Amino acid sequence: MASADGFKPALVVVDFQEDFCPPNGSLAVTGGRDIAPLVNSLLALPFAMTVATKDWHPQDHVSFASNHAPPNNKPFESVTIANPHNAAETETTRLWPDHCVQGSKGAELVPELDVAKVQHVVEKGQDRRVEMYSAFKAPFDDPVVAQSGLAELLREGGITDVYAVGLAFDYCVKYTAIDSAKEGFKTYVVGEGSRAVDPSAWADVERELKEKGVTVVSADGEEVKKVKDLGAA
Ligand code: VGL
Ligand code: ZN
Repeated sequence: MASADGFKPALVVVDFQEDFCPPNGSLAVTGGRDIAPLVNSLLALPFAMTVATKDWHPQDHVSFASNHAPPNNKPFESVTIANPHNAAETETTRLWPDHCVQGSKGAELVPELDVAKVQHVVEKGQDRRVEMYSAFKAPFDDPVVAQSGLAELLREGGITDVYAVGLAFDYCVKYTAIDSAKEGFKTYVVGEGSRAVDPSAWADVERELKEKGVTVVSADGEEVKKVKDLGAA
């Protein structure tokens, strides 16, 4: 639904998958599964579009510590990777335990998520050569390496505002929200609908998001109320 002022919001549920949730996820985020009721309550609002993203890696993905040679192959260590088309463009990124392998149990959306209310599922992270926290694109620009089509999907739907929730606040939610703002969408992260790999990083991430034009809001705040009010219009 769109209001008179052209407000057309989308909800993007980032990587709400088994591997990011206790009790069995290989990269479980503390409290990750607990966001389900809040996320489902948002999915029930009159968003113009709802999207769930999935981290969707091949087994030989560059972000898996298991695919690197010792000694620099321990999960949570940092490595430098280069743009596969341009050795001069590099980024430092973190290694992870194997997670969200395409077709595996761990890659499934959690059963608590009300998928009947999810209109589109966007997969990301399929290119083994690059990390892709953002549901829009991999971090390389010269040239661009991997894009999901999410920006086009939102644009074709006439979306003006993006509300992001999901896992994890300090990785995929953060980079998805930053790219959403870069793509020109007014972008919010609904705080109660997310959890961080490192909860002590929350305030720093919130500050960084703000610098990049993204606001962390509350589910009880005016930004979410604006979506609720679309239903009353
Ligand atoms: C994520 C680490 C590795 C995330 C994905 O969804 O936040 N984190 N891959
Ligand atoms: Zn991943």
